[in-house]
Amino acid sequence: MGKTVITFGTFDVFHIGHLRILERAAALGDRLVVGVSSDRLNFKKKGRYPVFKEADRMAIVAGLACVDEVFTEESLEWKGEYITTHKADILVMGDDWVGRFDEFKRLCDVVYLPRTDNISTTEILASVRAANL
Ligand code: C2G
Repeated sequence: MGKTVITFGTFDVFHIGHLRILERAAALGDRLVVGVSSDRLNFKKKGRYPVFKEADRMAIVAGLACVDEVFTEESLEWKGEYITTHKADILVMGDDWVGRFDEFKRLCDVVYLPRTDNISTTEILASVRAANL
């Protein structure tokens, strides 16, 4: 049977770092499922709402050639359930989360991939603000 890879993220103001991690995640298996954080979860995590709305962030991720399925990640506490429900064999996260998801090694392989250097939603927003566009 083919291997299912699962990953999670906000993917706000979608950029090349997001695309690269999804492509590398997809290359580890046969099917890529992506949990996109809800607007509410993002507010809880970061104290602000994303720039792009949940439905748009999901549509962007769902439209990528490397992505087979998307769902809304409603809570950080439900990762185990999401892994089980989607029958994931591999959990992929960026290395900004290294060690944080090791408890799921009882359910599937856990792989942390290096982030793409020099790009983040926060930096994009800061440079747009600084340029006063
Ligand atoms: N990422 C990357 N390179 C960057 C920026 C982000 O590889 N330059 C990766 C992150 O490591 C993450 C994914 O892209 O794996 C999504 O990033 P975010 O949208 O910032 O995700 P985050 O808000 O950290 O949400 O349950 C976990 C959370 O939902 C993760």
